[in-house]
Amino acid sequence: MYAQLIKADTTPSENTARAEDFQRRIDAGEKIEPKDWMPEGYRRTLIRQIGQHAHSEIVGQLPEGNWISRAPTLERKTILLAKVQDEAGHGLYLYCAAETLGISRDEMTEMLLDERMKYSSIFNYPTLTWADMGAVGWLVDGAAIMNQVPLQRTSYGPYARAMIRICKEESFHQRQGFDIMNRLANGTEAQKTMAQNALDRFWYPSLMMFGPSDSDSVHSEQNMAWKIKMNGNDELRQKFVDLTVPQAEYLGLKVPDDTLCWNEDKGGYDFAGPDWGEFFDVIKGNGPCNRERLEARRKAWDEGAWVRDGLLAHAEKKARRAAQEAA
Ligand code: FAQ
Repeated sequence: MYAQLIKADTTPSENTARAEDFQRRIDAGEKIEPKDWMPEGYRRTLIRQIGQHAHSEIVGQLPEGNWISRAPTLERKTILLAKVQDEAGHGLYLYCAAETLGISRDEMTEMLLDERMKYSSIFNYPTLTWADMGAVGWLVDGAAIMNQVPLQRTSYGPYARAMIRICKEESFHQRQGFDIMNRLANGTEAQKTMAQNALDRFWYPSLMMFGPSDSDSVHSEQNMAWKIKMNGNDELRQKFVDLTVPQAEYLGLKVPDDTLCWNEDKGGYDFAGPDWGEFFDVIKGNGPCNRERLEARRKAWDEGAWVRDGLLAHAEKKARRAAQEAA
């Protein structure tokens, strides 16, 4: 099974007035806050989604971090550095939001490193050329925004509030990616080819970011009832395609899908879905860079142990002193 089945509460005690009242609050658009009563399934689902999201931001620094030292100009280097730092910040807000649900950042990190928790499939693809920095910003941040703007209205207060700032920064990321693509697409033949190759390699992995098709999505129905997720996977994927195809046309690049065509009746494009066999393989740990990404995170975690130990020792010393002074 590729998904973590999070059992929604169905015990008699939880199927009572409290659960009904909880659902009424959600339906009325109220925010749920950390100290409010919540079904155990809601809490665990949030930890799964916010935790995965946080891990994606952290692991997501690796494919771009790889290019900081090779950016073509000082200006591009500064912009990329700022973007990668933003992703680290997003990871931190999200870990904090998840911590309000009673799990620590250390526990979540351990779950990532021993593969009990996932991160987005997209970060298991390599970034081979400078144009990939354009494609990541334009397509990957573009897909992330499409998914995350609605999450600003998600039912859990700390998650919704974290998403507001994250979305503002993601729009800057998307524009800087488009700007790189625009420059390359209007550059020399070799640069245009590099941009086209990046689009060819990142198009389908970007479509996978929205998750499996609705018929294969394990969590969508319950998550949407709880407003942890605001839209179905296919709906957001369609919106992303409808928004991005004209941008590719503007760049003079070709989306690598011969079946792509405008469907007047539905008011959107018909398009080919990604190879779902490849998607499930990647999320099971067998993508092109899964091992490399986790190794990099394990190394960072191990090499940071002395910092964590030092901070803990310092906090314990301060707490001891405060207790002595109060005595
Ligand atoms: N990758 O039943 P569903 C970013 C898993 S942030 C890996 O449809 P759900 C910023 C899913 O977890 C990108 N696994 O699941 C950035 C579940 O397995 P589980 C991250 C995936 O939760 C840009 C199983 O498949 N964004 O890019 C993926 O209802 C540039 C069944 O799927 C978020 O996390 C996938 N693509 O819907 C950073 C947004 N898709 O957990 C650096 C918040 C599905 O039971 C550079 N998350 N799975 O073991 C969400 O909106 C949802 O969790 C979905 C999945 C839509 C991702």
